[in-house]
Amino acid sequence: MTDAPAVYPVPPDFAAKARVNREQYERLYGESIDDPAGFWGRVAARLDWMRAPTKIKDVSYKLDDFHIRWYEDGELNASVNCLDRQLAERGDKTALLFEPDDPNQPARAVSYRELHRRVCKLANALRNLGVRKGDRITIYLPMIPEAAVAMLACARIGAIHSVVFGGFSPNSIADRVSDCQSKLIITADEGVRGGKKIPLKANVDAALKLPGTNTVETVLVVRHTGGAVDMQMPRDRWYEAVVDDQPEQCEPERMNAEDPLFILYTSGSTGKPKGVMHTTGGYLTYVSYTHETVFDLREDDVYWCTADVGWVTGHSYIVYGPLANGATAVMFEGVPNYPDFSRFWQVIDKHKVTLFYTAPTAIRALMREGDGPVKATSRKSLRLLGTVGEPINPEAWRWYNDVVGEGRCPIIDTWWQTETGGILITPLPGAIDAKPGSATKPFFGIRPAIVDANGQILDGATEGNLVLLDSWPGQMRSVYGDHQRFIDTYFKTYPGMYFTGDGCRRDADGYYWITGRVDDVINVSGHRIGTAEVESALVSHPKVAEAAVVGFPHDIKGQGIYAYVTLVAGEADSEDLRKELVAWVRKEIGPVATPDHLQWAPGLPKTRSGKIMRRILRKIAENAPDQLGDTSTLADPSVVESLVKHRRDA
Ligand code: 6R9
Repeated sequence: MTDAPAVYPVPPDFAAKARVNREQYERLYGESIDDPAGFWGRVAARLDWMRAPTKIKDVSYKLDDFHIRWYEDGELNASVNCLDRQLAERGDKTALLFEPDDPNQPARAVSYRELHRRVCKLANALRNLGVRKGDRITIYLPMIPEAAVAMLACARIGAIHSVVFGGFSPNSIADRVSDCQSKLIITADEGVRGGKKIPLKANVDAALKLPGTNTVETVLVVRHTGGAVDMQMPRDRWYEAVVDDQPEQCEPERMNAEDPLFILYTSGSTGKPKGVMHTTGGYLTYVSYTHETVFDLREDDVYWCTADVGWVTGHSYIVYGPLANGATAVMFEGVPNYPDFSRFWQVIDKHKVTLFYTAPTAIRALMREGDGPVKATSRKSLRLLGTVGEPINPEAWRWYNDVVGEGRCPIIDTWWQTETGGILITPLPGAIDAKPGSATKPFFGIRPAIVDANGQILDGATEGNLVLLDSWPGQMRSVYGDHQRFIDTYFKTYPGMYFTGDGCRRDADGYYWITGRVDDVINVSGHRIGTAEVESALVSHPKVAEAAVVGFPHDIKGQGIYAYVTLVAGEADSEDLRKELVAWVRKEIGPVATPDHLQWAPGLPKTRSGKIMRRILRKIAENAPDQLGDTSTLADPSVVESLVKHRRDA
């Protein structure tokens, strides 16, 4: 126990000016639950509609009559909302403030007018290349303004973008391209992070040699580092060359509110990553409203979210939310520790950042370096801090609050998922007192509940699995190409409810504390990795017979990846082979999935019916062999003893 406070009240001067204060939160939350259609109908008026919606909400989670529709007769275009409508008042305002990896290179401000022009030009170029409404476009770019330009250009012509994180391997690109049958890829020669080059174009070349990718007709290549790349004509085209002489105006496509805006692949507990599909009207309404309300956005804010556009946080809270609100958003190409551990705080000073949003893993890594690198900077401009991606431990929360924010800035711990589109549980900074480690209370319209293993709703202070009882406009609508998988994954475990996959505790004050995934998803530095994906990468190696992968607690990353590997009979284990297998997984999926530990397992603990008992493997990985629990169903108990004996030290 420490004597640090358990509750951090809303700073009174913040509350006095906040968009939403305590009393307004209670009132608006009540209204949003009592009359969702009335509430969300009013919220939708914040967007520019080509045809205003009259049918607001039509949702049923019932398995025999399943549908989710928001604003179904409305029409709009997302790029018009992010760009055109800002021009009158905010044409010269900075939309994106690009801060390069190398601090000695100049930052670049892109105004709303310039962004509009660039988006229109690319949108025209895409149309010229034959891209039509509903076509899928893969975007594999570094954190440069062209990433936002590419997303918005797709939105302008009704093409569905699928952004693939720059850290993913050729195999992962190929899987995603083939799943959605992309017609075109937008990439760059290379990315650069922490001074290291990432061969983006070469990765695309390798991906397009793999089966299932021959739908791709064109690859547009942004010249970013100037590094040498192979251009394979006529497939590959320089971005500049196709965009340069395009007109600066582009007629936007009229989109139905329920038309898809994008697909974003995310890991689940089984099989290959699923293409989470978001729609236009509900998604944009939700991200713009949450971005304004949760971050207490004001006209002169400089907002910085450190996520990559390859993840949902980048989609919702770098691109769509902030731009729909006419905000100034920093786009940072680099990493927190390059050239040194002061980088984040230096960027904050340089651009006078007021709202800062990052991940617990980054906070923990920076906290480990002590207060010095933080205190070397001013951070006077900051007025709010946010976190996202994984549970934040109270020590890291307090360091963020006390050292980074000097106790001046409220912290918003925002819980949400790729599937939810936007933030669902979070303190509103002027309304809800913080408790370190708790995402606190539901946003407007959100009805969280905690259920036991049988789906029984538990009341009061309790712990169990987190479900959502009703829909909100930003909810995903389908798994691309596999609607049944959407229903099976999220609505079958507890019929009539959306199951989040997260465990959760609620305290006596009604605060929610997310305890982490309860399914076979590992959250590594805020990135979701399915155990099944890593296992299938391992068993695709010719020397591997079987593999089981679990998460284990990791000081910096939150969770690490622990792999148990059984070799094919006759193969000998060795340090070289261990390294080879770790490198193999990196190559198959990407560096985010690199196993931290790989233990040889002559056998895996299985039930008599042959099911791997992961619960036991997790306990061994956690180094808690005294908590193995019931092992009576094991087919061969000696397997466990041997694994415990040869555990790899963390
Ligand atoms: C936005 C994003 C979703 C999973 C989610 C949960 C974890 C996210 C959290 C959090 C505790 C928070 N998670 N935010 N856990 N507190 N504030 O991260 O989306 O990549 O899909 O991950 O991340 O486990 O289920 P995504």
